[in-house]
Amino acid sequence: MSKKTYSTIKIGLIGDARVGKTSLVRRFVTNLFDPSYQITLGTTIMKKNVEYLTHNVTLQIWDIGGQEVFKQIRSKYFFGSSGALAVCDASNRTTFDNIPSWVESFYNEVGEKPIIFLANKCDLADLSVSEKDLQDLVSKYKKTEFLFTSAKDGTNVEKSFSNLVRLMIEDEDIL
Ligand code: G3D
Ligand code: MG
Repeated sequence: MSKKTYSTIKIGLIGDARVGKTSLVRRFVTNLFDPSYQITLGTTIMKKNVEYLTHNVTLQIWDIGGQEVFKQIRSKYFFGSSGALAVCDASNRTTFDNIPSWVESFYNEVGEKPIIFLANKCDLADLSVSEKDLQDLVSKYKKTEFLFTSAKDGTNVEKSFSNLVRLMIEDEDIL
């Protein structure tokens, strides 16, 4: 059957600085990992076309850039998002502990939209975030799932975005 519907869906990338948000979206959009990639200064919007069932969907992925610390700019950045990837660094416990604050800011702007929690950098040897930690986090929120990812070796990067697309489409009649 031919693909018939075209939609644009905005996705937010949330989480502390240095957890790997820009690297994840770069890996997803260009399938490259560049360890020398510069810290993003302004918000970057990247697009990628994906297919879901019989539909064509354009993902518009918003990368917050180097302004993660400024809570007051978060609301503008989240506006209009249908879902988010909430990223922590699996080797840095503080970035996991800060996730609820990101979720709160996101929900305040857009309501309880789907979120996939990503414990990134799972290629590293010493991880301080466990599967149980992520299960406990997911059990606190509706419409959430989790994955361990690596922007470096590509683990679960495609799946992060495709699972989020599924959750967003199940959540609202976007198509
Ligand atoms: P941010 O956009 O969340 O701020 P970046 O994070 O994508 O800029 O990544 C921050 C640093 O983490 C970068 O290191 C990047 O290479 C590294 N990184 C991102 N994802 C992974 C991963 O999955 N595994 C590992 N091992 N490192 C990762 P540098 O030192 O290059 O600035
Ligand atoms: Mg970045």
